[in-house]
Amino acid sequence: MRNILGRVASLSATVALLGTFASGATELDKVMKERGLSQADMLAAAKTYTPSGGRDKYLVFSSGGQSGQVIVYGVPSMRILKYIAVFTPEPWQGWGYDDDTKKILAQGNIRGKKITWGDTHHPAISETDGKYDGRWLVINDKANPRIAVIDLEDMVTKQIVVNPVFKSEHGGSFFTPNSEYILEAAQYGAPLDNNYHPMDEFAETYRGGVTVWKFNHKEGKIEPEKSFTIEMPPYMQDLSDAGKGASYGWGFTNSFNSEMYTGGIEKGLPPFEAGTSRNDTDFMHVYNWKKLAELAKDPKNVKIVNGHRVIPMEVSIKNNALFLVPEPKSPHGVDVSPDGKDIVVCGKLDTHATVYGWDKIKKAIDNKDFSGTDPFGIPIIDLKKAANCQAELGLGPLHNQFGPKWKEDGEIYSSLYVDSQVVRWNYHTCEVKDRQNVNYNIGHLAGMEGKTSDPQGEYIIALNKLAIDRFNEIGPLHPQNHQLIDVSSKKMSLLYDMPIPLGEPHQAVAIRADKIKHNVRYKMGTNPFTGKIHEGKTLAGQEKIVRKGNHVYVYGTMVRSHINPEHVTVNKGDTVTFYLTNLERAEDETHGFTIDQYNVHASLEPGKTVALTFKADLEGVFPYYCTEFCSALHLEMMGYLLVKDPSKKYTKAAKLKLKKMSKAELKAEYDKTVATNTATDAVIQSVVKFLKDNNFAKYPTVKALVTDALDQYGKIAEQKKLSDAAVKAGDLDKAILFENMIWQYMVKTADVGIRAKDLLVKKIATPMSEAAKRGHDAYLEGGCNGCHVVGKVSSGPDLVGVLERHENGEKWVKEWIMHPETMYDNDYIKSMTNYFNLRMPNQGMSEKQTDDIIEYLKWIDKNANLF
Ligand code: CUK
Ligand code: CUA
Repeated sequence: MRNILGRVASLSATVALLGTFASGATELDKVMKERGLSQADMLAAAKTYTPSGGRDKYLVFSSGGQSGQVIVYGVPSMRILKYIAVFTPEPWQGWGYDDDTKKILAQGNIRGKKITWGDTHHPAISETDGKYDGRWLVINDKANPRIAVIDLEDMVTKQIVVNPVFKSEHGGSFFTPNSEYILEAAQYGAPLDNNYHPMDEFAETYRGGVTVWKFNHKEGKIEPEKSFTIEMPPYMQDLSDAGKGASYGWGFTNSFNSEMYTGGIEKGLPPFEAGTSRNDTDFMHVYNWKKLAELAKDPKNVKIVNGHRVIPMEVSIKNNALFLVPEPKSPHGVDVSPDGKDIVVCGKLDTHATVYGWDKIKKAIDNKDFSGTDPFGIPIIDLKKAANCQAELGLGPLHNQFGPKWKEDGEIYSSLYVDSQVVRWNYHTCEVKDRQNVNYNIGHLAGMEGKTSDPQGEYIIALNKLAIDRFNEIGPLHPQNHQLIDVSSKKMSLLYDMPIPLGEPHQAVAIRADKIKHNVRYKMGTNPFTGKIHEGKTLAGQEKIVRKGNHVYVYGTMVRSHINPEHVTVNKGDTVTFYLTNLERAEDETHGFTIDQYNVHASLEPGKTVALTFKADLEGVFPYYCTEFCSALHLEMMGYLLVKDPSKKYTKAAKLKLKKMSKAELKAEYDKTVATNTATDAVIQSVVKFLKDNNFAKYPTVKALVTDALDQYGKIAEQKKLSDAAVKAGDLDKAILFENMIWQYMVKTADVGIRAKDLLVKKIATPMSEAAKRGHDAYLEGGCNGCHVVGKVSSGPDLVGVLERHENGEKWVKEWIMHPETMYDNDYIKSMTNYFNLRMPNQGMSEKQTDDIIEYLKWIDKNANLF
């Protein structure tokens, strides 16, 4: 539906531009009327529609909320491209079903407990100079305080790190401007150790804090032994951001329970929500992570909790590295401006956003100008002395994103949860500029690189919590709604609604797609989770089954369309490890692997090696197979695991007497198979000649396909030898099977070869005019290709040269298409009708369509050598 809409929309845009309704307009009007679309709808469609094969300018990485995963989609098309498996098993990717991904998931075990879900909130892309560098993505798990590192080259999770002292966390993950560290703030105050402490010792023994994770930017690894935690009061720390530019070296973290209220609704006490919103202000924590990282190196400055370094509050205070600034009413988002000079904080229960000047905060720190200290002795900076201005935004402001005109116009966008709006305002003057309604109850909003030092603008995505009436009804659980908003002009406009049916996507980050380096295939035998060559790497010819005691190791390979080995027999009770390598080099030739009933599954992208270990505790026969439809013979990509009980005696089944083929029958089948192969080979050779004649090697994508095709073709010689040997030995039965294998390789060669040829034709053919393109469409819609094959005589004559075969060719063909019945008596037509035993019918083509088809025929003649 969207496809049609989009195509119509781009037409509409052209029509509007030309100010004429001469072409395509009637069709367009009809569709608009039928579907009830307005001009504004058509324009919105034109702005988002991405034709088949097209690319998006931006990639968005959205948290997958309670799914524990990350969602990747493109902007402006809003097409979902991938779910990256992170904290939760994901069968399609084998995530949690093969040995290596199980190991990554096990890194996320907490105190020995296996955790199979996560509540992802805040993704962050690694930065260089405060700008996205497109290398790594990190995301936090609020429920089970953890952070995962995802490699953006293959978009696979490589590491999960558990926070050793927090019991929940929210204000993670935020990179420092050169990805030196990742900030992760706690949420619900809790003891840092793992012991029991009664609630009435909340102020004494419960704590909050920020963990400063050392990040190895080159390797993409968090280094726990070089990381530390800044102890903070149990104020329920919330979102955070790292300073940059002017405020480089500092971190900022909100909180919402400076009351240190501890609830107790069941005891008749007011609930948490009442107690935690009692004060008019809570605290923003301002801390010098750079200085604290130096201090943490001296053991005198840290205490060790659960094997992890914690800097006590007194140490931070004594070293002028921790301060508090009041912020109005249950603050939520804190966002540092692109130059690091301003810090914008939204109060959930306030109608304002407050803009703090870093110079003012810094001045107060330098002059020791404090209004007092909190109960823990942390200096408090006066709100009035730190704030530049407050903007009256509306109800429930939550989060902020910056726009490219941040410098001149203070361009910033904020989300209003209660009012369901995105507000554009100026953070230098605190003036509101524009409002856009959204549907409904927006949480975060995502600008294009909107929180870096180089915001790109163009779009804002509203990440709405509720969809209510926006989509078709699908039961009580509704999807979340991402809305794409065009912010490139003075008035914001809503372009597109995208349902997200996976979890609550708290935050999303968008990056220019061209910043990401993309990995098409792995180096042969790679274990993607370590980046090293896998211990189980197996190449063609190295397949084997090795028994070591009770452990059976299968070294196998997968390639279109067989798994080697195909029979594996083990004893009940054995431990079995399947090492499998996908030998493919062709892009997107992924195989999957499962053994029925053993709950193992792997995804094998080209070049990848995986390991699957399980105990063969069920006796019986278990087919295994490839789970991706990888070629025409995908269903045949299979084998058997046979598990026998060594303590049992098996009696042999009586042999059935199957009818055997006679010698003559065998010979006939053999000859037929060889003849088919010879004919198929001729087709392959013609394709190869075409490719060579047209310099395929000049085009890298074509060349890659040809390399893959020839790779398949190269395997034929070996099979031919085996076939000939079988003939010699008088075993025609076997020879036929080898000849069939040859045919399989030929089909695979032809499959890829023809794909290469099509691609090459597209690259070297002269471009079609608009009229020719329309003509091609009419040709296909009219079903002309049912009888005519371009470049070949089939059920009808070849169309190459049809315009030249006849005197006044264009006129002749036009007449023939539009009024064939008037020419049936023509001698030439009669002879053709006789020959093909078919008569061309009147397809009801209009004059316009016929003219277009003639343009298409001209294009065919111009490229006659390509058919
Ligand atoms: S939080 Cu969800 S809307 Cu976890 Cu960033 Cu504000
Ligand atoms: Cu490999 Cu299906």
